Amino acid sequence: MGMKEASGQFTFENVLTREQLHYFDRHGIIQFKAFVDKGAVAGFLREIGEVENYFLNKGISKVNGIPLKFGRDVDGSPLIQRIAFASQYSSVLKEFLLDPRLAALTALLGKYEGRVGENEKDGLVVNHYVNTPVSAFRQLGWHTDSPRDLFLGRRILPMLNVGLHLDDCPYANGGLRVLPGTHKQSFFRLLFRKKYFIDNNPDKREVGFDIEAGDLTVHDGRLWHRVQASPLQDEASRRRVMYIPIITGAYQPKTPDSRTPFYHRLGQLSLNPSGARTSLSALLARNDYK
Ligand SMILES: O=C(O)CCC(=O)C(=O)O
Ligand SMILES: [Fe+2]
Repeated sequence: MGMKEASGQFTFENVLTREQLHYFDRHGIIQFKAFVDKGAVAGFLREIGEVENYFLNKGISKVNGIPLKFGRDVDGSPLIQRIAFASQYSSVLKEFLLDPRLAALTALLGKYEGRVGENEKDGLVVNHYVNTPVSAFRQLGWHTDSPRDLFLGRRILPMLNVGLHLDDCPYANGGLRVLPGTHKQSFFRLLFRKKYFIDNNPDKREVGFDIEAGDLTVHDGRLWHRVQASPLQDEASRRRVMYIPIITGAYQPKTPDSRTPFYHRLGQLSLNPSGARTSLSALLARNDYK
């Protein structure tokens, strides 16, 4: 891997190669170019738009206990910046989750048996970042995706977060930044390497990616990562990514009766007027991690 931009760009051909498995094991992240074509990207964006309209029109604010994150678009219209369980509202998205190539990615879990978590955790998540004068969702501080398991009373198991990128995002436009190799850190470092979600500072060892719409990234849930804000504004800053969890362990589906996890409820209470939070409450309150 280079200093800044990750050098490892691969093509997925139905089955993972030894080189790809090795690369992922070593770095905890891998990028596949053009996992889907531009037509598929356009189709997914259309579906997401419809799911979003459905929620907005129905005044739905939570799915299976997970709050939607609302914002405003460039033109001032309402926007949902984080949708959970999106595939439960779209047959096109649901079908994508059945793509055998996604199932093939479970090989990245090594000895663990993995499955696509359509109805578990937060299901298929859609993140939508855009810089506008009023946008509250333009970046994401350093975190791993693992501690949530602890708050749910479970042991941390390996998991994969599979990101299908729906906008072009060259390295210079911000986007995903990771600390390669940190998926193999100690439990202590997993919890305390950085201040969860508070710390937005670049790290000299971080790497980012040249992403084109249709690319796929897969990261180990234990890897430290963040989202760098785009230096651009408005339309040019738009970044949409769908995340599919590939998980192990006991099947724990969520339903409309599922309680909102307590860190989400804390999130609704603990935002003080300046928007600043203490590090522990930020970790607990984080409105949108998997
Ligand atoms: O938007 C991304 O690429 C990363 C999002 C993320 O890390 C998260 O939602 O936990
Ligand atoms: Fe994350």
